[in-house]
Amino acid sequence: SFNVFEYHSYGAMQEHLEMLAKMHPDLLKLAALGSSYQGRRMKLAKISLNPNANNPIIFIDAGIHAREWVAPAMAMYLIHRLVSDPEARHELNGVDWYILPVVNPDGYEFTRTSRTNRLWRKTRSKNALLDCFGVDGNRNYGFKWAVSGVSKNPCDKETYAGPKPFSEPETQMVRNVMITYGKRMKLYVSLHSYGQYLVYPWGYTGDFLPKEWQKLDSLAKMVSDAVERAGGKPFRVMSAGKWYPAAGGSDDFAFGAIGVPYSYTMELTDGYEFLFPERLLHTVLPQFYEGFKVFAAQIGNEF
Ligand code: 0X9
Ligand code: ZN
Repeated sequence: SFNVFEYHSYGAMQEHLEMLAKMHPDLLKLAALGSSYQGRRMKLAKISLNPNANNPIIFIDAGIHAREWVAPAMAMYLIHRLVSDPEARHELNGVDWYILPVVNPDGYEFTRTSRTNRLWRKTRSKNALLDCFGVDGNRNYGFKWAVSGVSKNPCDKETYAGPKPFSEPETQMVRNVMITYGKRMKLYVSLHSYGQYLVYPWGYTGDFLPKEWQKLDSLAKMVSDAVERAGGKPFRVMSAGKWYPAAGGSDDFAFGAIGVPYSYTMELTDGYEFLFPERLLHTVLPQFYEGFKVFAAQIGNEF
């Protein structure tokens, strides 16, 4: 059986989602989005008490960066808790949750195959001209694409933006979710690691902030406070671009191109870089969940 406080293969996560959907058919539905570059099927988990109510949507994704294992673990924990904890009815009241736990399954599986691949970040698509692999998914979104903080070199291991915006099937699928449900989408959170940052647009520049920055900032601080009250570390809250400017991120696309009013990148954990120990998942994941309760309360009340 599936222990939510362990790291799992992509296949095991998919199987567990199928099982949860069978156990809670009225609460959880899986929507096929398409296939990754290497052909892994991707499914969006839709959690709703009343799918016909046109509730505001909270969209969470994770694992666009292959090595950031704690992010998919958190997304799976969220799904598990939302469908199987009776108390989670509070978080489901008037809000629908759409969760994509692994945006980059090819990269994720690559980091699991050997110790030397453990720190891979990008997708696994092959460059047409060079013998190099992968695009940084979080530089590949089509808003202010490649204006800052990217590499144009396909062989760059970290921040290659891709040959064009949305060159990757994986970022196309997230874009399609945002376009399809954009009008109802009121909160987008992309889960990453590490550093315990909770950042909001703009990411492409640190020179200025969106005019709505105070709302973004104050909700992030409320989330951070809740995590701290639960015994976790507080988040460093700021605009992504003040931390370091990098264009083509999913947060800027959701906010700037789709118009999602609350958009964040959440960098989970601090102290172990990309190798957050499995034995500590049971402490931190429930702490982060307390932050998501605050997100849900805000979206439920405001929209
Ligand atoms: O650089 C990134 O993509 C994110 N940090 S990570 O260490 N997980 O790679 C931060 C992205 C923040 N958002 C934007 N710059 N748009
Ligand atoms: Zn990341």
